[in-house]
Amino acid sequence: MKRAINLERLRRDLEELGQIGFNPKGGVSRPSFSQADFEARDWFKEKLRQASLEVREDGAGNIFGRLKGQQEEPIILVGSHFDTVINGGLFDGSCGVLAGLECLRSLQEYNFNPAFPIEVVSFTDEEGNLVGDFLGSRAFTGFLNEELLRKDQTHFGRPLSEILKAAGLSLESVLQAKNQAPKVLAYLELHIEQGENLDLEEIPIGLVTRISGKRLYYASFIGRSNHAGPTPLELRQDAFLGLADFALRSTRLVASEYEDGRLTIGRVQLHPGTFSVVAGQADFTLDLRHSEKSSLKAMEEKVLALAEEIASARALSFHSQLVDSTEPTDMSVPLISLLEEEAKNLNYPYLKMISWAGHDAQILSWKTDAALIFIPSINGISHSPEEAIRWDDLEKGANLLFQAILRLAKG
Ligand code: HGY
Ligand code: MN
Ligand code: MN
Repeated sequence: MKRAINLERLRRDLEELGQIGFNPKGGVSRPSFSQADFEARDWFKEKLRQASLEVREDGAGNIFGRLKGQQEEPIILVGSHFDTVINGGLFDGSCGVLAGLECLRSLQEYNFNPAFPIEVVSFTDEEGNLVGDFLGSRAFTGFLNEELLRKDQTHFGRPLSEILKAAGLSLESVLQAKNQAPKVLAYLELHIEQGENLDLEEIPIGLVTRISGKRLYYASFIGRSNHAGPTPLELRQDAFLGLADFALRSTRLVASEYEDGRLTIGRVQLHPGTFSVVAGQADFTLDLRHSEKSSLKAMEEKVLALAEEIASARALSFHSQLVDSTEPTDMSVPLISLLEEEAKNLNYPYLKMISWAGHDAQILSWKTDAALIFIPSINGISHSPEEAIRWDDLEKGANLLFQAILRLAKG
């Protein structure tokens, strides 16, 4: 009999976690080191203790639950993140952490004695609400941008050092986290697709072959504030018009020249930001993605050049600061083959595919064999209160994760 996970228990966990940071107006807001995140962290550590797992937290606030093995290391690591975007959904990240926990509980119920320790992890700030994406998994693997961290700025303005101190951490402890990391034999992550391919094809499992790369920028057009009444249109140095012009032309550029390229302006702030003043400054976030390294680089150069061209045509200046640069990354071929075999054994249809969202598996793959299992997102919606899954898809994804862990942990 193929061993399986306990879906009802996993579903209860997801629904319980989904109440932490839940906003009655819609969605879940659990940015790392927020009050909701602290509550979720305590909840998760208690769940790990109830599952008789050894609990530890590293200098970046990554939380681990260990099922002991016949030797100390290397370990098999499974997990994801339970921090969320603001007004996000219940399943982004949390499916992977809690399916990992469910697998470890089920392994114990089957009296499985692994050759290698197996750890479930929840990584800090996968979503980039602090400083660039993947703070926790970058800290664990040692791929942090120290210069950026030392700027002590975060996405919502509060100094990073103050946020870390409130969490009992520090920049030094984050930088040291890599020294606490055991050797990892393999990393497995279960995640919702956050796109519509699996849902449209009615296929329950995605095996990710490559995760797209990204460039995240803070950028600004700077002109001159002036009075909205006496200043004629033709004499204005209107930073907002520079941004509006850029937003439309850069999107047209990517759509026409870079098939599959992505460009998103997710946040805009005008200064001084009131009725009677022409905007002297337009700050915005710029998120660029592509699955091909050369295309991503070319697209980035062209988009930034367009911004400079628009700035000079409108007597503005353009400034940008790179916050996150992640290259397109291939997942482990041997792990994908193992997952294919186990999916066939379980008679689960699967689709090999690219991930357009970034994931901790991308960062772990720079250090060890890493694989990413997708389950369908209903209507492809994510980073939204409407994020939804089918429970039997989650059961299939978690059973596949369970079988893969069994295979790897046998030694
Ligand atoms: O932005 C991403 O792709 C991920 O959700 N942080
Ligand atoms: Mn995620
Ligand atoms: Mn996300």
